[in-house]
Amino acid sequence: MRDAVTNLIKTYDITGRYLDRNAIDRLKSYFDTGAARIAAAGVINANAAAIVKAASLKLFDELPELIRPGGNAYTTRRYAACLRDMDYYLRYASYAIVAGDTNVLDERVLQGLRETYNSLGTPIAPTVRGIQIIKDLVKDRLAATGVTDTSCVDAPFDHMTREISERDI
Ligand SMILES: CCC1=C(C)/C(=C/C2=NC(=C\c3[nH]c(/C=C4\NC(=O)[C@H](C)[C@H]4CC)c(C)c3CCC(=O)O)/C(CCC(=O)O)=C2C)NC1=O
Repeated sequence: MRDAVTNLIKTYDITGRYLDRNAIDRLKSYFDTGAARIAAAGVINANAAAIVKAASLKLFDELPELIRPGGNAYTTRRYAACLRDMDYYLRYASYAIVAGDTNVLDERVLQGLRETYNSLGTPIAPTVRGIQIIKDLVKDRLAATGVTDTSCVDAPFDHMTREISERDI
């Protein structure tokens, strides 16, 4: 698991370079966004259950076939598995937001996920939509606390949706 700083240092150490102008700019951006990233983690921690519930209701409202007979989230067990997955996406996104790096998502969330979903018939497009809804809810709640630039929230969610959509089996 890496964060933005350890990742940067690793890159420079491999080639034996001092931290140049580009590295300093990246460090500056990491520390400049620090307060917003910590605020996002706080908002997620305080509202995780409510965010997952609201996101799932919106998803099932948009795509009611998911919870009808034949849908992948139909039956109590699969409905609960779907909400649990949304909770995973939210929790791991909060780690990646604080780390300023998506590496934790690659290592802990995305590895083998697409294959698992394919074998279980869990549909990718609705999963991607669910992750986008979670992202929007987090950004709204963060903005409501007075944070004007909520862009630090985007990268982890966008990374997950990109990887889940595009990675080949
Ligand atoms: C921390 C990293 C991590 C992730 C991400 C993870 C995902 C994950 N989701 C699973 C199942 C599942 N995932 C879903 C999710 C959905 N179905 C839908 O229609 C919706 C689109 C969506 C919710 C948004 C469902 C319904 C299942 C159960 C499918 C089944 O057993 O038939 C499974 C199969 C094993 C199980 O049921 O527990 C895994 C491994 N597990 C992990 O350890």
